[in-house]
Amino acid sequence: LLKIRHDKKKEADIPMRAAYNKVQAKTNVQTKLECHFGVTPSRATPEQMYNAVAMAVQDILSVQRREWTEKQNRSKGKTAYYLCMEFLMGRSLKNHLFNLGVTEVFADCVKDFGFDLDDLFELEPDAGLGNGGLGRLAACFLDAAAGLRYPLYGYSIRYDYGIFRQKVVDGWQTELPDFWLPGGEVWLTPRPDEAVTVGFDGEIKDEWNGNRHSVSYSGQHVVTALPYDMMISGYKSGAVGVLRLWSARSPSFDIGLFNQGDYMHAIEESAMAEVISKVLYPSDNHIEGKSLRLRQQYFLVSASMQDIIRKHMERYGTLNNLTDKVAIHINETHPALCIPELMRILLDEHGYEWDAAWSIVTKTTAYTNHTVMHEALEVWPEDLFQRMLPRIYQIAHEINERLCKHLWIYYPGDWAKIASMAIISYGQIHMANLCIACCHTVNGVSTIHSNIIKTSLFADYARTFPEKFTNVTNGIAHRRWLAESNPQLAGLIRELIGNAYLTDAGQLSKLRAYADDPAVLERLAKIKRANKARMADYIKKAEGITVDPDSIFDVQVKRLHEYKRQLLNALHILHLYNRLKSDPQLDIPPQTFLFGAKAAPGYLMAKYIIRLICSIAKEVDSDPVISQKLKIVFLEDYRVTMAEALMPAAEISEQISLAGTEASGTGNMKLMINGAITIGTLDGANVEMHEAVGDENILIFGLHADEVDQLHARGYSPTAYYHNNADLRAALDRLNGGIGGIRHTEISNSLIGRGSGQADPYMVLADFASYCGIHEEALKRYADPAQWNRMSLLNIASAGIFSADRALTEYAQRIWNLEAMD
Ligand code: B1N
Repeated sequence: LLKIRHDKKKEADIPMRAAYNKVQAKTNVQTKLECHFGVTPSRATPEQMYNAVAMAVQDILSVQRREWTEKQNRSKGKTAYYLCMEFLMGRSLKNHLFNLGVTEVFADCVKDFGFDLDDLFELEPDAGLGNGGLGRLAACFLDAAAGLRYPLYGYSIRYDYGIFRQKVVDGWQTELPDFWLPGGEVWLTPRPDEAVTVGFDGEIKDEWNGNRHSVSYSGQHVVTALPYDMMISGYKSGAVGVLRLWSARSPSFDIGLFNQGDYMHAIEESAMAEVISKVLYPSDNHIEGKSLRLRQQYFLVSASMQDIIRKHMERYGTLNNLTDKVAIHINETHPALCIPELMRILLDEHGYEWDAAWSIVTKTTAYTNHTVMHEALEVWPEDLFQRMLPRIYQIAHEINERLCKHLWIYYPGDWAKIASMAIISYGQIHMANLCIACCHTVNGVSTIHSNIIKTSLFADYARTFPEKFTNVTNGIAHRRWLAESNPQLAGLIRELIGNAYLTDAGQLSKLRAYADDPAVLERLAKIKRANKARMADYIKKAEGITVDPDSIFDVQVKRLHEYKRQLLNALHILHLYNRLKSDPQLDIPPQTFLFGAKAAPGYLMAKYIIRLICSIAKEVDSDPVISQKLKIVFLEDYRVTMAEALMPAAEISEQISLAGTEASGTGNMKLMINGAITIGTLDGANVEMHEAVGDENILIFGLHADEVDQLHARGYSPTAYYHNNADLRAALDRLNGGIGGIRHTEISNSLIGRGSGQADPYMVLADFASYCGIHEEALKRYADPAQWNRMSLLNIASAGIFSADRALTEYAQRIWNLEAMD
């Protein structure tokens, strides 16, 4: 078992906490208002007040940051660098105040100025620099690292536009740009002194010859990478981490072109450079294969590796000890080019021979896989890659040659196997193979997922290098997702078991002692009811829709993807609708089904599914009888901030992906720790949640992963289910018959195979009966509040192992060999 550091004395170590009081806060905020906006507090707009408070907080963090950096530099210890194309940070202000322990101080401060702190929080846009779970996980890890005093830096891109804002017009998703910088930039500190340049395209003048190399380029396009630092506060730790975000700039106008009168060309060049960091690619679990995306990836990786190497050289003056002092983490294959980029720097800029360089790179890098979906496994066309990144291509090619020679020893003559393990084969560059061949460690993100990687997705590699493979189950920032989002629940927990769980989430298990305490269960239920009422207000304000806080809140929030099976949820709702149609007296409690999900803009079927959900909502609303029992709400623009309001209000958590498809899930953990009961398949981290909370306290249904494999092998035919199950047939027939005035034939065709491709690829029909059964079970349990509240409490009590503190500690100890600082 891991021992997670949490040092009580640290709390007292932060001089600021003791000293920072309301008077100081007021003085500092006032100064910010006067110097930056030329207003006194009484004349400040809410936006100006938000910015002034944010700046005052930044000042606190900056001081801590400098001390923390100096301490790190003195220590000569190891540093970890987490490279990721996405960090879904959400808001910062509330989180910083909580971590610094100054929420009250600032609430009083702004109150004296006539403002409400909670209102100011609402003015901050989400930093939505990510798509979903992958990016949010990265954000949770930064929080954990700072709280645990691990020296860790995040690296990503400062996208001008984050994940699009979703508007649903007549059931159809449309996308609006998310220009977050006006309110978000206050958290970013530009560091032009540490800008670097990144080269693309052009030709390499000198040929590669064995171990000798002197490389020069012609016709390269050079882009400046300008770093912006976002500080990451640690909960009562005194540590301040940094997320460094690179923004692409044109190095300077090409004065040559300018003077030749080619003004337009000069402007064009600069626009071409800056487009690199313009926008986040909005697809989750899917590759876009666009050349601009490859440019983004190399831009991130080259700038970050140059930065890491510069810092290391400043500290140690040599790269010979890089392996001992630096851990580089490749989060999903998106930053995999850091491998050939580090090789390039070692070979071309520091004169290393190949073998020495390779030895350093392989001992320094580790890779996390986050998906088994084939459409998400990154490959790049070899010719595009070679044109855009000629030197990186040469190096990748050489890595591949040597890899294949090596594999030949294991599998002499087995060309097919070697080709499948190669980095370059059949005109494509395989990014996962690059990572696995090079990295010392490869991990999946839940037990079942890590097993699938080993036995199926990367089976050949796992047989060849079994020692590389391991698991680190995901975790969440439990302070953000429990203590900050659900203050009432946090209050009850503090009363019962104290606040030690904040730095040691495992202590939540002490709540088990209250599982049969009626007074505690009663209070838990009251808190849930209050959170539901608050969520109902939010829905009223945001969507203009009235929901009944006394109905069951059943929640499915996550990206829209067929494998996540929002469709299964929708079909079950249609089934309930049918039952109520044929028996309006049917005795079931009122239920509110809440959906939140963004579809990738080009993912047509996902958009059809959103439209289906909206049309069911409309149909149900128009029925005066059924609308007494059912309410369906599609929440527009689901994002981190909405999740923070929603998790505390949820009673049923829908985690219903086809077994073997969801790598882990993290929303499942956020809902669990807020006391929702999971209806789930044995997929991803649900498996471990099931183990942690026990069979009686989670509602498991559906095919198991091995049964899914067997069914696929036998040949899955959804029509058999259609013919054999009258309820299913009735629900599916509704799709064609029209709901809310729309015939959903695209969806029914995709399920029962009147289109092209495999019908019902995620076996919605196969799991339908089992899913309906588990919903009936859920209603039965809900009818007994004492039993339900007991389950809820036990879920909270069992959620401690899903803390990001635990996950990050595992990475540090088992993968990076990284020590926390004193
Ligand atoms: O990563 C999360 C997991 O909890 C989820 O199960 C998993 O689906 C998610 C390409 C992805 N895997 N792969 C992606 C995102 C963006 C992109 O362009 C792939 N996201 C996940 C954290 O481990």
